[in-house]
Amino acid sequence: MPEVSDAVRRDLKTVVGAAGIFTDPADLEAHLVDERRAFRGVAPVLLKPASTDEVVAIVQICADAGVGIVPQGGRTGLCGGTVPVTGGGEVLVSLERLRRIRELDAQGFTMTCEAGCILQTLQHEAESADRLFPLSLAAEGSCTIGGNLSTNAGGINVLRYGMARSLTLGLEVVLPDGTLWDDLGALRKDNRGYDLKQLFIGAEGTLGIITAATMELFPRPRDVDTAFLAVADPEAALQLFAVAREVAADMMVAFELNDRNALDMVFQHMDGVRDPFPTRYSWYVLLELTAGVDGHARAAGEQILAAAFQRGLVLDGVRADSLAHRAGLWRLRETVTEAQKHEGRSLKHDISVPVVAVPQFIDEATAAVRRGWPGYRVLAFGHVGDGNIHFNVFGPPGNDGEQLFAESEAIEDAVFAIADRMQGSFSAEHGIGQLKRRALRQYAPAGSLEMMKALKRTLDPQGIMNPGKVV
Ligand code: FAD
Ligand code: 2HG
Ligand code: ZN
Repeated sequence: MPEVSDAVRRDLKTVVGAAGIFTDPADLEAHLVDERRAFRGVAPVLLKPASTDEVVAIVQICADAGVGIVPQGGRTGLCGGTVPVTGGGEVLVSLERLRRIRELDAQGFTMTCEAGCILQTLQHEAESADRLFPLSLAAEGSCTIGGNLSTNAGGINVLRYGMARSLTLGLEVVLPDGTLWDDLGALRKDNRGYDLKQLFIGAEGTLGIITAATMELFPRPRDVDTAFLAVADPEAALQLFAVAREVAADMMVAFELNDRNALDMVFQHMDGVRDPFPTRYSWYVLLELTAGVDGHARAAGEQILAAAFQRGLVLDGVRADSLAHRAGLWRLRETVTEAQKHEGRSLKHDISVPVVAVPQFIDEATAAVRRGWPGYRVLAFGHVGDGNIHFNVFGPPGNDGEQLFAESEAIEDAVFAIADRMQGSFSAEHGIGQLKRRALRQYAPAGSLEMMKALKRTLDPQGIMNPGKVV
């Protein structure tokens, strides 16, 4: 990538004005590292365009000069996708000023919003129109819808509502040559050839910049039942999942798993949390049901728990009796990522396997780590109802992470090979970024990488969109 010349900087400044361009290292600092502080890069310029037109003009200037572009949303991504890699040949483009909700159509159950809208803001806007925007993840107070779409984020409600992709009705994208592609629209059905918007969802900014999206809204639930349950092991959790699914069907929105190590880290590092049980258990499930009719979710919850206790699948349990109680139970699951940060450095493996294979995966992967790296600690938690396990590895207590990082490829290989043997994925919801390119080369289905590269060459022949990421 060529250096960003003074002439290019001048042209960019003309587009965004003084309020939209930053070159002071202090302003750039937070934009040059990732959430986990695993990657750091350099870039001479940070741009904060205020409109789609400005994004178009920026991309045109960069395309003419062959300068790289790194799109940034809330910078909560876990694979280093927002950190530049070329040593100075890229400009950072933060979408944070594109924060307008262009339309909320309560009757049509859609919302058209700009890429920089914070996910939580969108949830609240939907709620104030008596609608539900169901995408939900622990980073929702900082991540943006543009980032959510670019990573095809999953989170805690995928079971019922699908990933970001399935909530998307239309997109507005600035292509790598600076063309604006406007496919915003509220159509549920549209078979006019290839569904091109899917290319940009999960592309992590390598095929264009998403500037706006039309998202689907849902009726707001009238009844919620949340239970935190202790189970003997992942096999019991899986059996409980089957019972819950049979009884609750589509009322089940979340079925999350925590192991005791994850919970211990939460108790050690987070405030405002307490163990709901007097006894220590090894595994926990957070089950949430919602219904459109008052009382339905709670009735189903009671039925599930009665059946589960009768079959010995649940060892102990509490059900939320207030909104505050519910929030407290969710905190036990949702603060696991933050608690891990306080604990120290770790290796994150974002695995999915067929749901029925989850217990076997956890058993085999845990055994492989214990065998190969005695004393290393394992955390297994996540969206077990979707077959998505976050299988994270820490060094022994007090380990500063250097040794762990030196072992990362060998540990990854051990864990990913087990998932691969189970027809699983080494990246369920976090993407590839720069962290998992090696794994993509190794574990993508035959022919996939070639097809991805062909698409990249076609849409971005100069390779200026988020260089060094994904392919
Ligand atoms: P960023 O991190 O800013 O960007 C992510 C990628 O998308 C980068 O490659 C970037 O270049 C690109 N990008 C950003 N905006 C655009 C745009 N407008 N156009 C084109 N490319 C763009 N993820 C899950 O899937 N499920 C979870 O449950 C989950 N929980 C999390 C919990 C915590 C505490 C944290 C810190 C992270 C979690 N994540 C989770 C990961 C992360 O929050 C998601 O990947 C999120 O979707 C990223 O959004 P963002 O706005 O922060 O994107
Ligand atoms: C979650 O489900 C996130 O909480 C983050 O996807 C997982 O910390 C992790 O590894
Ligand atoms: Zn997750």
